[in-house]
Order: sequence, then structure tokens, then C-alpha cells
Amino acid sequence: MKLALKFLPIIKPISFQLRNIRTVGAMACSRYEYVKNYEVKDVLLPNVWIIIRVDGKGFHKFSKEHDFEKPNDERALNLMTNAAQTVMEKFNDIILSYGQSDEYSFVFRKETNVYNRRSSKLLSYVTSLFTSCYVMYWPQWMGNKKLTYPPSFDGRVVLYPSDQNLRDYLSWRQADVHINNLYNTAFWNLVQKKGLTNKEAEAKLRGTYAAYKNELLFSEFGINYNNLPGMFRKGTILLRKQVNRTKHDISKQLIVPLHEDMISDIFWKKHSELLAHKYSPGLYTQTDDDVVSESFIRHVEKVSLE
Ligand SMILES: Nc1nc2c(ncn2[C@@H]2O[C@H](COP(=O)(O)OP(=O)(O)O)[C@@H](O)[C@H]2O)c(=O)[nH]1
Ligand SMILES: [Mg+2]
Repeated sequence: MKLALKFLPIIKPISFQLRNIRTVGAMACSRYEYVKNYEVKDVLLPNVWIIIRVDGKGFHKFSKEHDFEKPNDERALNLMTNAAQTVMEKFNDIILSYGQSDEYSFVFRKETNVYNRRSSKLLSYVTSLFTSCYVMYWPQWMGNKKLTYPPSFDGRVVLYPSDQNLRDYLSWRQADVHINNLYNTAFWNLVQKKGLTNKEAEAKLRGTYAAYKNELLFSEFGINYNNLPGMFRKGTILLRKQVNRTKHDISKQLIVPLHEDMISDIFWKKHSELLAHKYSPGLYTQTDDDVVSESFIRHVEKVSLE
């Protein structure tokens, strides 16, 4: 009796659960099953470009806290690119990624059927994978600098119906890096080399045109803006390329970082596979001058999780 009393609280819930299980056809369902219907079917429109952009949360503070170099920290930018490469490895249908500052955009093929085009699945997977890679690869790029708190990234999905929309989106992000980088380069030179306070430097640059900042950098600091690293001026574009060298395994695909001008038509002609009727990676030629370094090219052997 004593024993039975002891087990009563356990037995009761089990019998309660059993009462609430019914059989529908051959399938056993619980009466709770209906809650599944509340899940929103957030399927993205067919036949449109899908862009997922991740952006560092509060990176103004995060970069200060972790002593990022100003205005550009090469290691931190490479860390972002490294994380983006892994995302591209997992999703075969990403044909182009573009990163600058604390953000990365991923462009999926219009026809992709990954996760049945379910928005929340796609967005959460890309964002969480990118974030975990950022943390995992941190020591590789940032050396002894310890992470003092966990970084996070927000993510959004944007759809573009036309190729022109896609080009304009990428041009918008690339124009953004140009505007910010020119300003930041002038600003930090005034502060670090001329000893101006932040307020003074801000006042000196307020309302000025690009030509003024270019001239200021050249005449006061001997800096030819156009000679600064492409990664700082143009951000990083990741493209898939097929190896075309007999020494290499022909089946291998590369993920190649470039710092080219996506605003110009030349880029889209050179990488014509991107807007072709049927996409397949373009050929990799070693003459691509803007390649960061051989070691940064990822050889893709894994395929997507589709
Ligand atoms: N010093 C430094 N800061 C950077 C670098 N990349 C990004 N940041 C910082 O990250 C911020 C990113 O901008 P935004 O996303 O608008 O700001 P958030 O809302 O604070 O993440 C920039 O304003 C910088 O403060 C870098 O390479 N060096
Ligand atoms: Mg941010």
C-alpha cells in the first residue's frame, strides 16, 4: 500500500496521457497535435532572388571592447569572411556572398528549394551558423585577444524580383563601404596623426565631399586612397569557381574572395555565370588579380545540407 501511494503521482499522469492519445487511421495522435497547425507556413515567393544579410549586434561597442584596429581591422574582417565561407560550403545554392564591416549578405539562386524555401528555417540556420563560426574561428584570427562576451548577429531576408534589383542591392552595400571607409580613414588619420579630438575631426569633415577627403588624405598624410587595400575600400565578394588546371582535380570547386567593383558592368560580364539562365560556377583563372591570398581560397568538398 505504502509502495502504491509512493508511485501514485507517477501512475496518474501516465494514465492521464494515455487517455488523451487517440488513433487516427493507422497513426497515433495525441489530442495536443492540433497545435502544429498554428505554425506559420512562411514559404518565400518562388522565382525571386533571396538575400540573407547578417549584421553584428552592437559592433560599435564590441569592436571597442575587443580593441579592433581603426578604421579597419584586417583580422576581424578576415574572421567574418572565414565564417561566410563556411556558410557557403553548407549551402550550395549561395552563388555570391558580400561582406563589409560587421555585415555579410548571402545571395541564393532564384530557383533554390533549400528547406522548401521556408523563411524562418533558412534565416535562423544561416544566422546561427555564421555566429557559431565567428566564435569558433575567433582564436585563429584574433590571437590572444579573449572574447569578453558572446557576440551576436541579427539576420533578415530580403527578396528581389529582378536582376537589376539584385545588382542595385549589392551596389548599395558597396557604395556604403566606400562612403564609410573614406570618411573613417580621414577621421582616424586626423585623430591619430594630427592629434585632433574626435569632435574636432568630426567638425572638419562635416558636410564635405569625397574629393575633399581624398585631397586631405593625400596632401596632409601622403595617402593615395586608391592604393589602400581593396578589402577596405570595396569589401569582400565570395564567388564559387571551378578549377581549370590539369594539375588540380577538375571536380574541385573553390570559394574565391575578390575585392572587385560590383557597381560596374565589367564585374557582371566577367562573372557572367551569376545572371546566366542556368547557373554553374565560372572558371577560376589565376589572373584574377584581386584574390586575397591562395590560403584564403576554400576548396569545397562538402555539399549542402539540402
Ligand atoms: N575599429 C573597427 N570597428 C569596426 C570594424 N568593423 C566594424 N566596426 C564597428 O562596427 C560598427 C558597425 O556598424 P553598425 O552595424 O551600424 O553598428 P552597430 O549597430 O553598433 O553594430 C561600425 O560603426 C564600427 O564601429 C573594424 O574593422 N574596425
Ligand atoms: Mg552592426
